[in-house]
Amino acid sequence: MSVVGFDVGFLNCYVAVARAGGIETVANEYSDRYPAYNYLFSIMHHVLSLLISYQVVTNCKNTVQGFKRFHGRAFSDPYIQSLKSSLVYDLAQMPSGTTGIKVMYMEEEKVFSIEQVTAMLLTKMKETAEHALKKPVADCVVSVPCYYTDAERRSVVDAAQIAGLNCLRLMNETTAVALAYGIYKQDLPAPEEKPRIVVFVDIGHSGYQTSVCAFNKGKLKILATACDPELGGKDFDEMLVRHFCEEFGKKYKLDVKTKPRALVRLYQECEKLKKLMSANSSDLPLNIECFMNDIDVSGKLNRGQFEEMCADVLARVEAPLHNLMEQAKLKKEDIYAVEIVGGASRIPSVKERISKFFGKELSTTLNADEAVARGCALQCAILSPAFKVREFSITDAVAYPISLKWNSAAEEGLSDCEVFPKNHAAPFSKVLTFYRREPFSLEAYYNTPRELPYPDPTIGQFVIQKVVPQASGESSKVKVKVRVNIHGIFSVSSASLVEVQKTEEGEEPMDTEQQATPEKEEEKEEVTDQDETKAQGDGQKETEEEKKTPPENEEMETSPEESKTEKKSDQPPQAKKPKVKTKVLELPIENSPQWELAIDMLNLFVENEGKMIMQDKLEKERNDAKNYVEEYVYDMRDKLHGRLEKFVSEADRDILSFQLEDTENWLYEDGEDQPKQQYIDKLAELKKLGQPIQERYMESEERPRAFDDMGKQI
Ligand code: ATP
Ligand code: K
Ligand code: MG
Repeated sequence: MSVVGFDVGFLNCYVAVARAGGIETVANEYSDRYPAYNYLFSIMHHVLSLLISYQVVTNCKNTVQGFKRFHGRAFSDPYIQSLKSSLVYDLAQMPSGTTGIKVMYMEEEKVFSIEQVTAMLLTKMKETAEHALKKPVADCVVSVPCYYTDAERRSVVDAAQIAGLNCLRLMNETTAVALAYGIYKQDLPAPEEKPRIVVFVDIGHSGYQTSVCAFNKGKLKILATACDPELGGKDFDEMLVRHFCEEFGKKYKLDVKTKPRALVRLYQECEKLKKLMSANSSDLPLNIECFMNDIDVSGKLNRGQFEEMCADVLARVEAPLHNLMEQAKLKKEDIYAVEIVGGASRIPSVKERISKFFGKELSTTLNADEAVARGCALQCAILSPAFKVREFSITDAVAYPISLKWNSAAEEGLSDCEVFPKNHAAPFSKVLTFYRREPFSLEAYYNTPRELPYPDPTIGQFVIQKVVPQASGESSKVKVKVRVNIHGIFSVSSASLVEVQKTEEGEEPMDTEQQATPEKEEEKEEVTDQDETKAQGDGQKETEEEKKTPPENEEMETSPEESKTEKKSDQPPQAKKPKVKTKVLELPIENSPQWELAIDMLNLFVENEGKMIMQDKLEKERNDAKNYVEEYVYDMRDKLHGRLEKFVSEADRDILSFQLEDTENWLYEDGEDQPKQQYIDKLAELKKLGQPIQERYMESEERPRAFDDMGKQI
């Protein structure tokens, strides 16, 4: 049982694990200087390695970054098409129509689906967690932006599965932050008291998210969220890059946009400059040597100028805050604190705007970089039966209103109904009742397409199969359970048909509900879903979780008022009920969510990921074998003229020296890229001469000591 949280950021990824001492973020194995991944990564041999920025410069075509927004999107999506020209790597269409990424893998051009690419990243993050925990990792919680749609979420869940992870929850980033904020607070209002209202703001590299959250002792409830998925640190970089492209065009006659490599370097330097400007308001230099055509370039900028050129970007900071307060119907005085996280929240003018909007000092009690990962790890700990943590209930909010439409049985044409309004509590299930004689289909969609960061409002098609009329020929009552699950994904989770068998008196069955139907064919009732969290994951887990996890936030209080009013009550008098004997039949459902990864594809990807991990391992072993040869060459050469000198004849030394030099040359030429065995053989060959020398040396070193030891034994 592992307790791990993964923050999969657009630019920076963080891994947090739970250990006896609490939650901690762990450094990736390649760098201890940075507690995070800066994952500008390169898929060469599936080695998403070293994650250090120079790779983008040296191998920019093959360095995939910033793919977080490709999940669940068609290749033809205007957003994807508009990005294509600005990416240093190539995109391609997958057979299913979704987006893939073209890279060289093992010297062959390959297209990986976005799920595979994210899986590769998650595999690396998983290894980091395993390295820290010293045991295999499967159970985890993965973060997603709260503005992610269903298709995007499903795509990330698939990616986790490809990476061999058991994702217990996809957690909205600001909700993770809210949990990290609230769980340790000792002074939250009692459950019956007025909740403490806190606003959370996360500005990362790609997106801007805000949420408003109500805290009481032992629980939090997201009241509303508002976002600008296209506002983040990258937009400030963009302005700086634009500025310097223009300046260098004039000053040095360079057309930077024509050289991807130069452009990538300029982006990196501008990002650095932007960060420096957060701490410094005076003139700051930007220098790049050998920028293009062997020309060194330089420029300078100060914060005032920066803010001026970013005025349009800064002007977008307020809108989501307005939107948030409007949705939550709160006044600024109701806000207890405004907690900000995310790298770009450090930009002074961004902070100023937020602070001015709320008329209060901002709170920065959380670690701005690690809060999301920590929140995810805390959620994982709560969901894990193996870990004891404070009970804390988390109620999230539906980001976009979800409607269903269907062909009406009574009237000609379509009917529709909003099943989950915006900000409805989630996870949550509802039961809808239909009266039908035959199978029917439901289409789920987002009913506010303009709000979507996404062109396609379709969520999916769900066909309720095997619906038959009653023996009497009347329509059957079909109960359909729809839910927004723990990942924030909509689904039709079950359907059942109520078969009226016979009455006690042996009369003809009299289902009065049917009689009431023609015009009111769709009665709707809602139930709270007590076992939402239990129903997650695989079968065996459920019972385990049952013991540990309190029924999560599906308390009656979260059940919306409408449930009562919407119950278009044509209920028969209670007295008639006992007469009718009914049998409930489960009905199969055919699910076709939009852009769903087909199961055989998913299985293939799982298999391929396994192969690539194996390939990686082999590649690593091959590299290690090569390194041993290289190390031996340098080590021996030094020692032959050092401490081994006395233990080798001059003739032998010359032979070995010659061999070492020969090997060194080989390593840089033919030996640069050979199978592992070649390196092993090479090393063995060198050792044939070298080993006896070392043995003689060891013997002479050991002899006096061995003598001592013997002395002691006697
Ligand atoms: P997202 O949340 O959009 O997926 P992310 O989580 O990878 O992205 P963060 O790590 O939160 O993003 O933030 C990275 C951004 O913050 C980058 O644009 C970076 O330049 C910016 N940033 C980091 N530190 C500072 C600073 N001191 N001043 C200004 N900007 C900063
Ligand atoms: K991050
Ligand atoms: Mg982030």
